Formats: sequence, C-alpha cells, structure tokens
Amino acid sequence: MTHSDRISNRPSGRMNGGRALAEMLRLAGVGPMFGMGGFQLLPFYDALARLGMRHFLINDERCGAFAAEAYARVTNRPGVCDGTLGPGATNLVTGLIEGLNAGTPMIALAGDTNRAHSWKNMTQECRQAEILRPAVKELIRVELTSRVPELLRRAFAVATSGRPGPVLLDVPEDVCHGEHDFAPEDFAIDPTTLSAPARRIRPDRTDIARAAALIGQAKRPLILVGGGIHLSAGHDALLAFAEAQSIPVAHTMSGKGGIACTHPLSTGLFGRYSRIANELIEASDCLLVIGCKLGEIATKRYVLPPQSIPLVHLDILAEEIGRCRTATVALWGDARAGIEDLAEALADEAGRARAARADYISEIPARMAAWREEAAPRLDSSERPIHMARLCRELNTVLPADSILVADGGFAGHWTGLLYDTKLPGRHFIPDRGLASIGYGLPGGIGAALAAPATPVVAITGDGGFNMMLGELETARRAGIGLTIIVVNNAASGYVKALQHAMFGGRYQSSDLVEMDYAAIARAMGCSGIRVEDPERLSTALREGIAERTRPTVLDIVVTRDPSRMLPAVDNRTVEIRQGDRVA
Ligand SMILES: Cc1ncc(C[n+]2csc(CCOP(=O)(O)OP(=O)(O)O)c2C)c(N)n1
Ligand SMILES: [Mg+2]
Repeated sequence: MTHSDRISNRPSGRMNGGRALAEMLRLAGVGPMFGMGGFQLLPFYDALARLGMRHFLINDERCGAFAAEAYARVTNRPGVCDGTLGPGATNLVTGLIEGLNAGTPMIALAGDTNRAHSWKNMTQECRQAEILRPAVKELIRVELTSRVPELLRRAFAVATSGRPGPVLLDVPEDVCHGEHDFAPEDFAIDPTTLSAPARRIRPDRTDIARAAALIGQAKRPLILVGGGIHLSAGHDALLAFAEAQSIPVAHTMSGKGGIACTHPLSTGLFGRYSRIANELIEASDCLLVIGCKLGEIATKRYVLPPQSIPLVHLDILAEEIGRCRTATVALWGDARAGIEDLAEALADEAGRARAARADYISEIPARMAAWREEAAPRLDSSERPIHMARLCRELNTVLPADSILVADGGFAGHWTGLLYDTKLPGRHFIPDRGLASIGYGLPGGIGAALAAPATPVVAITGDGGFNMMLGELETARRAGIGLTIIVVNNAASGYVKALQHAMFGGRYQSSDLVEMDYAAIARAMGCSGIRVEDPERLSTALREGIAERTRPTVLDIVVTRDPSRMLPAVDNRTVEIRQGDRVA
C-alpha cells in the first residue's frame, strides 16, 4: 500500500488503545513485527489480526528486539517489537541497547500495569520504565488512550531523526484496553519520519573549507568509515568522492560495505584486526573519519590513529567528535551531506589530486595482493577441523553479490569482519557491534531475511551463541524463511577459551561446551541440517543452504578446537600479548 492509499484510508470512531496503536503502525507502513503476547497488549494483537498485519511470535523477547534491529538495518525503517509487562519488557533490554549503541531506528512497545492497581505487587510488575529508560533513545509513557496516535508519531520522529535509535512506548494496560472516540485526522504521520535519515543537517561551511584545505594538500589521505555511512545511505556519495579525489577507504566492522570490499580503493578492516589498513593509517598524512565513534575495537584500545596525524571527524552526533581522539577539524552533520560538501569544495582540485596520488592508490591493490599471498596458507587451508579463514574464503566465493551476511558477536563476527568481502556497497554485512552480544546471529538473520525476502541471507554464529537462541529455529521454521545459519562449531566458548590459553596458562574454566551435532538438532526441528567436517564440502553445503527457500538450513561447521589458533589476531600475526593486555 502506498502512503497516499494509507492516508485516504484513515480509521475513525470508537476504538481501544491497542487498535489505535495498530492503525498508526499500519499508516506508517511498518514491516513484520516481533513479540510475545501477554494480557496488557492483547487488544493490540487482536487489532493486528483484524487488520491482517504481519507479526511473528518469537520465543524470547530479546530475539524479537534483535530481529527488529536487523530488519531496520536492512531497510533503514524502524523495526518494531513488543514485550508484555515485566519479564517481557525486561527481556527487550539487550536488543534495544544494540540499537541504541548502533544508531538503529526501532520502535518497541511494552505493556505495563493497569494504573488502578500499580504498586500493589501485581503479577509480573517491576520498575520497568526505570530499567528500560537508559536502554533507549527515548522512553515515552502513554498516559491517555486518546494520545496514542500523537505519541506514536513522536516515536517515529525520534527513532529516525538525528542519530537514529530505539524508542520505547510504555503502555499501561488500561490505556491499551481503554477506548476513545477518534477522528480521522487523529491518524496522521509525517512521511519524512518513516525511514532514517529523516532529516539531514550539513556541517558548517567554514569547517568544510578548513577540512577541504587539509585534505587537498594531503599526499596520503585515508578515509576511515563506520556504520554511520549506512544510516545516512551515503554509499554513492562516498564512492564518488573517494574516486574523484583518489582517497582509499578503510572500514570498521559496522562500516563494511561503505564501498565494496572488492573495490581497488578498499583497504579492508582497520583497528583490532587489519589486513593492510593499520599500516596505511600509520603512514597517512590526513585521516577523514566518517560516521564512526573511534571506539575500542576501531582504535586497538585507543592507540590508533597516532595523535600526530591531522584528523577530520564527520559525525551526526557532535558530542562523539573528539571523545577518543582530538579532531583537527570537527564536521558536525550527516555523513552523506558532509561528503557531498567536501566533494564540492574539492571539485576543482580533483584532476590534480588524482594525478598526485596515482602512485599512492596503486599501492593498495599491490599491498592487498601481498597480504593475500601471505594469508594464502590459511585462506586455502585443507586442514580438518576446518580453518576459519578457509570458511571465510568459501563465503567470499559462494555468496552472490547481493547476499546479506549477519554475523554474531563472538569470533564469527571478527573473522568475517576481517576476511569477508562484500562485493557491493550497502548493508551486506550486519554485525551486532552496538553491544556485541552473542546470540544475535539467528534472530538477526530472521529479521534480515524477512526484510529482504528475495535476497540470500546467511547468519554466522558460534555454537555458544546458537545454544542461547536455539528456540528461535522454531520461529524461523514457522516463518518459512530460507535462512542459512552457519554454526561455527568449536565445542567451546571459544573466545573465552582462547584468552584463557593466551593469558592464564591454559587453565580453562567454564569455557568448554559439549560436542553437539547441530545439523541433527535442526533436522529434528523440521529444518534442513548439514554437518560439514571436510573443507572441500563447504561450497556445496553453502549452495544447498542458499537454494533452500522455504525453511531454514543449519550448516554445522566443525572448526578448530585448538585454543591457540582461535583468535584472528593470532592468525594475522598482529597480536603481542603482555600481562594485562586485552588482545581480543
Ligand atoms: C551475552 C554475552 N555474554 C558473554 C559475552 C562474552 N563473549 C564474547 S565471545 C564469547 C564466546 C561465545 O562462544 P561462541 O558463541 O561459541 O563463539 P566462539 O567464540 O566459540 O566462536 C563470549 C562468552 C558476550 N559477548 N555476550
Ligand atoms: Mg564456540
């Protein structure tokens, strides 16, 4: 339904708060929603049924929030999830904080107590608004049924404007069940607030001129791009600018896909794990940081980039600029708008800049080729159990260009962050780096698959993360989605075990998992399941998973059990462990 169809079809008359919530979400054209019911929000559920809106029961509200978060990353439209009073609401916390830290637009509904009985120890009652408030960009308490449309309008505006983020509507039972006489004009929504970025702010012109002067005179400028490029949908502007000025691009895990990893100007991941990007940072004479907080992983615990290198920092959140590294020039604004302004300011210089930097940019493919040669024994390894680098190589070869790879918080994300190559710009790699919880992979894959039904979606997760979320395989099967889930089966909480190996003399405590056959479990749950122990079988298994369009496929990949070889940093030889160091 188009927006104009929706607004010509406004409801009116007497209805309960739950119906008003659903009518507003229908007007906003939201995608599939995720939640688990309870008495407080049942009028909302009933309205969804009557209106024929898509809503998926999940088996843990945390997963509903993760799925909604991933849905939002694929579409830039707010993902919607809900939880009932008390435990339903508190289970949303982890997923909402992922969205808060990653800047993802989301709208969450939480049922709350009937105000006639609040604070009388109602069943499931707790101080949920206080628990949830710091987990969201804004918590809106809905005190009157009549205000439901107005406050949902606000929720969209807050979720998609400035730095996007989650908004929680806390809805008391009596507001949801209570009725009000609505007029058609009550149901209105600003179409500009339905996807991020709702509005664009441009950096100050004087600051743009200063930044342009700095970049213009640089011999070895380098762009460091973070997840903000996706939120701003600035991919075309970034590529045009990088090519016009001959400036290579390095990315964080969230910024992967700012430009395609396969582009000759892409220097890959920088920070804790790097192929060639960290050495290019060290050798740079001007850094342009775009939509990136320069957090712990991006800066290798705040040692990169060196203070001596001039740095231009473009970000939508003014207060993030300079938090971890002093900016020589601060550009406060939208990533795409800021890049466009820099491109314009430097347009007359472009020809001269390209000529001057020809040797510099020709280094990038050469360095990448040298890195590839050095990494070849790992990328091409035929060892059993399977080497993680070999798995990443197979993903690079088999996944079609438009695929989306959702990566879980542990090793799955770090290995693919370093070694997976997106072939197109855009959100083709989705790691949960907002809060880096394990367990995001499967529910995130569900959200991404529902957001892009025609696109191959692969979720990669550790066995520990998968154990946390096993119940959601039932959700994925019920939803009938052709999601491929790769379980990196190392029979361990591997990250913890690897650190215990490296730093505590191999005293392993609570880091082993029992050997499981996740493919057999998947089959028992009515999904497709393939266990892969031989690296030569990887590509066929991946192709089978991608070809299965109506039910999930679990690929149970048996990888190394040797804790000395689990960390990507060990394998790429950038790690130096000293007492007290955080190596991963
Ligand atoms: C909810 C949560 N608990 C704990 C951690 C810390 N942590 C990071 S990776 C990891 C190991 C997870 O094991 P698994 O999912 O099997 O991944 P592996 O490291 O073995 O690849 C842990 C416990 C976390 N990130 N999130
Ligand atoms: Mg594991």
